[in-house]
Amino acid sequence: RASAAKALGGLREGPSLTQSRARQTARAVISPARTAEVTAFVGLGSNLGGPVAQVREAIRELDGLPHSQRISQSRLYHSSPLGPAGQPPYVNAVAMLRTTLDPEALLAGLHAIEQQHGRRRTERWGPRTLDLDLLLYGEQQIASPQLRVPHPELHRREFVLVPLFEIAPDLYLPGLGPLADYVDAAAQPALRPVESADSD
Ligand code: ROI
Repeated sequence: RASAAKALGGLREGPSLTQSRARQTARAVISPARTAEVTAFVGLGSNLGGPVAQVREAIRELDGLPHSQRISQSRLYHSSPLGPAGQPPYVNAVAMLRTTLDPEALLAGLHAIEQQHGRRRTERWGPRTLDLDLLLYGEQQIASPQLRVPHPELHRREFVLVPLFEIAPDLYLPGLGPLADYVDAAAQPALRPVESADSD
């Protein structure tokens, strides 16, 4: 029995991080904790499995999140991969939601959508069919083991800043300052809007 438990991934040492996260996700999805309504921003990215379709579909799936309403979304952008070389180009976008889900429940809902797209969390900074990041949650600054908001890389990533600025030019980034101060107009040519006829 002991070796079977070992083979199942360290059951003798208690639940693994993955198992306890999965449990937390299930709890948050089944009976999501609620809060006062806030505006939240979600970053979308894909570079596998037909990225344009992945992102378009994920934007629609955000409408299925409970206790949440999608207010707007940016255009889709082609962007060069940041991180390890040799991976396909990305498609990125940002969506704005109004939600009464608390941040953990919202994050769990985003993870559930990623799972539907066959996301396997393997290589750090590796290619992915769909990545959904909780970028901003109202004015809140959150630093828990599961979640950091504002997203710690937000203000350094053109593929987030440019679509975010498109839909919320007056945004103030908690702890950081006006979004406009971080958007480098000169860098925008590095992102190319997806044309409506583009399919991958
Ligand atoms: N690069 C781009 N252009 N877009 C992304 O969404 C993206 N996501 C990532 C890493 C691997 C950092 N690079 C990316 O997670």
